[in-house]
Amino acid sequence: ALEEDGEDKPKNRRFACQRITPLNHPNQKFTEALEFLEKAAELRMGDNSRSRALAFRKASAALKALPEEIKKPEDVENLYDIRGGAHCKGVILDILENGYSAEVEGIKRSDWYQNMSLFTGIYGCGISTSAKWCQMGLRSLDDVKGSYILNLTRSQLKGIEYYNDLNTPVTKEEAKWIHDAVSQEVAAIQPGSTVVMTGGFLRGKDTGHDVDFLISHPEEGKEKGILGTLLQALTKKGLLDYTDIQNSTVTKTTVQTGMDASRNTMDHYERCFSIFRLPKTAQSHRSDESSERTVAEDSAAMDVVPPASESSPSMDVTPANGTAIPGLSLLEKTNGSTTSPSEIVQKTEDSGRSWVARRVDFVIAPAGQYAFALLGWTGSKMFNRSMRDYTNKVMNMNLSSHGLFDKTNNCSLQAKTEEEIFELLKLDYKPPEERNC
Ligand code: 8DG
Ligand code: MN
Ligand code: MN
Repeated sequence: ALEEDGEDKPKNRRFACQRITPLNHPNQKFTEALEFLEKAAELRMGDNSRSRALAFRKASAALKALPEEIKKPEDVENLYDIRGGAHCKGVILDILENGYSAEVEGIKRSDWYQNMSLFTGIYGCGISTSAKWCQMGLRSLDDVKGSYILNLTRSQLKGIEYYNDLNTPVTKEEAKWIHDAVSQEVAAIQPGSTVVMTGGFLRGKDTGHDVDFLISHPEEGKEKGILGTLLQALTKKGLLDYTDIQNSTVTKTTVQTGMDASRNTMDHYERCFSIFRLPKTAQSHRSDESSERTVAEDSAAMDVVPPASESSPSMDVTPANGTAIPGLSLLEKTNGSTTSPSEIVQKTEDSGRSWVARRVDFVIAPAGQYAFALLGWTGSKMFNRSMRDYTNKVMNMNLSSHGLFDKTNNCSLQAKTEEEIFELLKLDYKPPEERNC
């Protein structure tokens, strides 16, 4: 009977990728609580914390596809990914009765959570490093900076230096400016290339934790070499502060078998995780200005750093101020109840820099794998996870950001567009705005 329910009601299909999941939905307070608990479960690092986290996430995804606000426990009783979860149902019930989840509020107030979220908010600092620092008795960014035994990585040093900037959500306007700057360079390097802003912004979000760019060229092979030259060009213009380049690890097997497709979100493309220097003149609060400034004008307005001094860390006069902002790394998900973005921007404005730091990801895909790369880098992560799960369980195929492999017929399937991939998988096409699970 439940399977039939699924057929009739697109909102209660078994896999999230079969449901329409818009960005805005009427059950925000429930999904925020569930995703907070997802994050908290991950931070806890217990034996089955990964699967507990996933259960919260799946429950949240189920609610995001509901067009109506939940009014009573029975409203979620039959939903896939909730009906078996006593814990999730308890959280929903609590919110229905009291307007908030006591469990969530309790965790938010705990020292453990505040410390962990402070440290995981440092770019380059993962959950296990954060836990180690907590265990060592470190409690603030100043504690971390003052410790001589930590051997901070290059990315962690940047993460501390630009703590406030990197925990300030990137706005759509900022992302557009960066997109223009990147497109301009890429067009000069390899005419005919495509630069698509993927990730959350492509799904219609107004802010993001970073900006994601997928770069390709319709002629297979012409995408080669673009990334290195692009990074050099941006650095020369003073627009890049940090790059972490990962060379392509694509092999014939990864493409053809869709290996490590299901679990791992990491793919094998040539990519770069970077920190971009966004000129303050390019930020949105200049919107009252009548004159549209160009990328070139904005970067000229900054003191463009000559490449030679690039490696000198002393150029940023103001280090991160070390103010502990508990919960900041979860700013978006918790709806900014702790610190408002404007407060944080206020703090960075005293930095004496003419730019703010923003996280930017670049990924390069060859034409033959482009549709799969686009699908993968558009997300959401939950959408990808569910689509790969569906592909495996229902179609007996493997889907990855590189390709689609049919295990029954032992062959890989080609696709030029996302629409073709959905068709091969016998799924109704969902535009990016409907993949916000
Ligand atoms: P946000 O930045 O606005 O917070 O959200 P997002 O844009 O959805 O998240 P993201 O962390 O920037 O990831 C964007 C998509 O890229 C996401 O669906 C997962 C996908 N992705 C891959 N491969 C890889 C990878 O190797 N690393 C990362 N970080 N993301 C990857 O397909
Ligand atoms: Mn993103
Ligand atoms: Mn990203």
